[in-house]
Amino acid sequence: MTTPQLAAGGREIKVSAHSRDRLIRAHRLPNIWCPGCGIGIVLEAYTRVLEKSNIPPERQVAISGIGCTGRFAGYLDLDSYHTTHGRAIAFATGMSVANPDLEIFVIAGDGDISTIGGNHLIHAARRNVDINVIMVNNFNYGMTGGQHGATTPTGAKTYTSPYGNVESPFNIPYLVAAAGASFVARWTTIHANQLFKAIRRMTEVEGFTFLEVISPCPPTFGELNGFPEALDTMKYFREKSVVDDGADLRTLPITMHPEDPLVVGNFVDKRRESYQELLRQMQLRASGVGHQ
Ligand SMILES: Cc1ncc(C[n+]2csc(CCOP(=O)(O)OP(=O)(O)O)c2C)c(N)n1
Ligand code: SF4
Repeated sequence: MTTPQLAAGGREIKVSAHSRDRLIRAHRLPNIWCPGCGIGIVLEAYTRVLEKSNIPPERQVAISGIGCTGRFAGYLDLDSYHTTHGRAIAFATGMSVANPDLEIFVIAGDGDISTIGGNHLIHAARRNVDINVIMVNNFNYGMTGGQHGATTPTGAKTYTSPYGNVESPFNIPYLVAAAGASFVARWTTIHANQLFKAIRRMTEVEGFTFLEVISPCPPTFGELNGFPEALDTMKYFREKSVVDDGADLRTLPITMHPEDPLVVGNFVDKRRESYQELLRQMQLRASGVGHQ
């Protein structure tokens, strides 16, 4: 289908096809995301990986929970599931155990993955379930108007912490690595190429892989914390990001203090038997085929 669009200056351009048309449900567009929201950059990186990968379409699965990031799955023209709030990892675990051949990605917000769904996160990492999780961290519950959650930096203002958040946020890479994940990375939405490479690596590593993407949310978090426009947040990412793959994970909490860096990188990339592999070995033992 040819879609008329307006270029700068009002000139009409006609777009008849895009290489990722197969991966996007065009009839669901325009999307619900605010101007400057970072979730679209994650969608771009994820679909670019799928487009360039050799994973057959029938093996590709995307699962989201609830929230702005939770809408991710609905825009993808592949087997995708919009599940209940905080339960996307549990849903993905069941699906992956039932069919280990699937290449499953969970893409959801920090509220969904680390706050209401935090228990599922640590246990999937502990078991090394062979799924890939992309957590879009905008430091708040975006869709429901900006409540604080488990990643909101101490002191940050939200609509439920107007005098500054008194809680300590999770240091998510440290938490997930300590629980046992095979791959752990953190990038921001300004690191387009590194996002692509990290997501591609997640398709290669067996076991539980995890990517935290720090992302702007201008209307509900940025507005209250000195980043009213998405560009302000992107400038913060550019000025404060320090790439350090070998960083001591204990030093990675995000403070957003002007003097503190925002450490990013591919922190963990290791070989460890996945839950599915251990189940397969156990089934062999139970059937008398494998070692006793
Ligand atoms: C069990 C349950 N509790 C609360 C809600 C309300 N709710 C819908 S979206 C949302 C916040 C999602 O925040 P986050 O996961 O950080 O995603 P974002 O919108 O920031 O992308 C909440 C609390 C719900 N849908 N279900
Ligand atoms: S509220 Fe925040 S997370 Fe939700 S669409 Fe808008 S910018 Fe994105």
